[in-house]
Amino acid sequence: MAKSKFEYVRNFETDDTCLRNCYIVVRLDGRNFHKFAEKHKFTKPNDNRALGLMTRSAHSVMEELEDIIIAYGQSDEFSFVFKRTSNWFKRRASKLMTHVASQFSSSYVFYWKEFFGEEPLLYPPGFDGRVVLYPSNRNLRDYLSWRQADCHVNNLYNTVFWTLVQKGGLTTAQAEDRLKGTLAADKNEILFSEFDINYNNESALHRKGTTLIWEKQDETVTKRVKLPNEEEKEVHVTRSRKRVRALHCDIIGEQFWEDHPDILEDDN
Ligand code: DGT
Ligand code: MG
Ligand code: MG
Ligand code: MG
Ligand code: MG
Repeated sequence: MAKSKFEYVRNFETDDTCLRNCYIVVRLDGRNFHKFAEKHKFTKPNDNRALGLMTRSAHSVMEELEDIIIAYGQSDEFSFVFKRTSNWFKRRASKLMTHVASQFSSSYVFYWKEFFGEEPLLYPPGFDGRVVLYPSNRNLRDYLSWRQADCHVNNLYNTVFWTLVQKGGLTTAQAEDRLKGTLAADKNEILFSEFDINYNNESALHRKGTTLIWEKQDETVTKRVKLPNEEEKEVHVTRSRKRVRALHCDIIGEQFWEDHPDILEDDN
């Protein structure tokens, strides 16, 4: 077919191919979730329904899109890591990012009721997305560590803050005042000495966030087969299936990476 005279406009598209050999990270973050959490009566400091829905949506992203090797989420954000050799959508940043954001957003709405039951979804939530490239395993691990450290710092603060308000009877302004200039050790001490709470025994989901990885599982199914000239018989077929698994563990230290050596490809 002859090209139309309008065809030239295609050349206005800019090239946004992600550099080869780099891990491609897409991070989503809920738009104005401060308000969204208020309007939908999220419990403070953590709402397990909201966290569960975030994880369910991330799970859908991993299963529906190609080449995601690990995902990490906390609060209203989730990061997805594409394998460094991925050639999905020719590594075009805009394609990857928009597919992640739209699959995640539609899943968030689609699965809302599974987590919030009769609590109605009052308006359509949105998520922003960004793409960041990491050239080495060290850089990628530091990125994930940064997000998990952020989870820890915020959760420790929020836990003490809301304990002071909910159990200590302080106003939010008084609690804020009380925590001004305190270090992590001070916050742990307030929880322990005043409220008998050992922060380390608090929910791992809240302290560590959620890491999604692929796990190989052998699945054995029984099939009835009928070969020509033979009796019908039952056979057991074992096949290896990949499943998304959610963990709430430390991903900063060495242990996690030693336990899961297949997630990262070699640096050379
Ligand atoms: P943004 O991202 O610039 O559009 O604005 P926000 O408001 O989404 O700010 P962000 O992403 O820095 O902070 C996340 C907000 O979401 C924060 O205000 C607390 C809220 N949020 C997230 N998870 C929970 C939860 O489990 N419970 C409650 N009560 N609030 C939550
Ligand atoms: Mg923000
Ligand atoms: Mg946000
Ligand atoms: Mg956020
Ligand atoms: Mg199309």
